[in-house]
Amino acid sequence: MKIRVVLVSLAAVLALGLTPAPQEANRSDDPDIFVEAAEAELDGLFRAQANADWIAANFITYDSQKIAAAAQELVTAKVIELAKGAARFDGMDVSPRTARKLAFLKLALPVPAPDDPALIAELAAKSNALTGTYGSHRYCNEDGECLAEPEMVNIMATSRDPDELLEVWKGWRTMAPPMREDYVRVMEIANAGAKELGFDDLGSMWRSNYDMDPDAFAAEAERLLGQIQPLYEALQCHVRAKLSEFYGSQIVPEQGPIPAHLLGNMWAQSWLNVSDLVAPETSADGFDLGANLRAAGLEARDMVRTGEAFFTSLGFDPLPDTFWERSLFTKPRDRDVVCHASAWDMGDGEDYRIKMCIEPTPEMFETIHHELGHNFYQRADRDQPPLFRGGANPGFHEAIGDAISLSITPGYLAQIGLIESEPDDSDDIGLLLDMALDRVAAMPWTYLVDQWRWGISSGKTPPEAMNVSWWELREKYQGVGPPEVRGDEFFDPGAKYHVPAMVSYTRYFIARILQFQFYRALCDAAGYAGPLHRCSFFSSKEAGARLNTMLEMGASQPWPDALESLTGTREMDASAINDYFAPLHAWLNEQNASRQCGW
Ligand code: X8Z
Ligand code: ZN
Repeated sequence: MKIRVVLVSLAAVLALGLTPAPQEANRSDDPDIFVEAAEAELDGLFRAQANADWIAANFITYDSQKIAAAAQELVTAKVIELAKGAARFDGMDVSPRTARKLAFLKLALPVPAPDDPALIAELAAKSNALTGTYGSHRYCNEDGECLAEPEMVNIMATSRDPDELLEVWKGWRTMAPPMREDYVRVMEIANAGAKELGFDDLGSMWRSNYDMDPDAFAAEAERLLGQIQPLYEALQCHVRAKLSEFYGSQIVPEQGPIPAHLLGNMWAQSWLNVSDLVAPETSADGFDLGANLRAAGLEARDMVRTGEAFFTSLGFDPLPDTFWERSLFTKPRDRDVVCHASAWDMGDGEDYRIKMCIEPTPEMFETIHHELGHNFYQRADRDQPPLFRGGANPGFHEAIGDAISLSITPGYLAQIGLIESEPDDSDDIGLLLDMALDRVAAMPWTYLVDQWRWGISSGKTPPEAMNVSWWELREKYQGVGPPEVRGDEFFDPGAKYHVPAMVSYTRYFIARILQFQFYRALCDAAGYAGPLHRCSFFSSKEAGARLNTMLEMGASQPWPDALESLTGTREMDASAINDYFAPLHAWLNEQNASRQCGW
């Protein structure tokens, strides 16, 4: 059995045209030579893995998962070998650059395993099976009609029928209980792997990606959440009141958490799709971007071209032809793909792609910018050595495209012909509310997903309490509750992509903070002087140059240096968000004056 697995691994690697790398790295007692050789070896393996993962995400089959698992096994075994080999330099006087690389070597596996081939193989097989289950999920109703992503996501966005919403919400989550056993096992193996690498547990390893002590990072995230809490609570209060008016207090009680299926999103993370139910009567946002996208007849590819044009307007080179040839923009009719959007760096400095099931909606338009932000970052830091490619911290990578999409203002849309003219700025509450429904609503959510996971990895939350813990956190931080009792026979977190895919999530929380800091700095660089939320730095070469300087640094410097180079400050701080939304916050407080807020 074991031999078969090894043969599969070798076959996969040879099929991808990669000759196994020589065992050089571990021979050197010179830390600089060791780390460079390690990078070269890993670079080859990561490229092979990218091709295998691309196939597995674009053609979900038994065999594609086998190939991806084989590639993962090779990478995992090699990183463990190198990380262990690096231990011989502990306590030695090495250059700061090499010390940084040695630290990154230990963090190179998002999901580590102990140094045991059987466990490495089990982890690879089970984690690939989990992503496959997520990507191929279909829910079939009583009439035998089957739905998948993105149709189910679209129903959650557009339906106002609470029964239909509940059915689709529950139907989506039928994917998850069968994942539970594998998920628990994957977490168990990964946790043991993190401990072998010297971390307290997997959560602590993930928190070690931020150039500070993992506990200090947790405290920093909590501080940042505290900064935006008053704004979030005001938003939750207003949305709850308006949904209660619309659906009735039987369905949305005036007090307590908002039922999770009524917020216009499968996970209640962005609330933009309930904008029409909560918008101010006196002030419209002036336009309906979704309607305009459809009316303009923009195909998926055109929407991506529009996103690319923003980046080229800043002075970045256009994406290469291969991006357009190899990316996936729409859901294929005849096969299962992982529809959750992603951006890919295939590792050769040329080949960048996105994979998305694009629909003509404002949310997707924003996600396109998000993904392109990853691609432009990946290309900007391609001259860094392999271990220094990546965001200054994981939040930086997630924040670039989002900072760009804050520039999708009415003025910008008018400029590119997506709306007829720029509405005047005498009453922008509707506009600000839309932005808050999208960006502020998601903040506690982006914070709590890893609170939940950290609880599992630290042992605080036993496997049999995972679902109850999930809903406790959702209620505590989001003021959102389950539409029906969801005990531990369910596994609701499993129906969120990043949980089966084992992608850390605090990165998105940090990105929500950073994107407003980046945006404000880029508006300054562009010489903009009006109200912040009306700023678009489209076509500002000054803004582009500033941005590029930071992107080119990749992860070569501690993130405060990268932040300082763009914004002039070394601190993450929510004051840019609070300033941006100040007029909305005042308006929400007026609306909520006679309401009892909190949950
Ligand atoms: O997963 C994503 C991106 C890919 S990195 C589409 N995002 C998070 C999510 O969808 O849950 C972007 C916003 C938060
Ligand atoms: Zn992303």
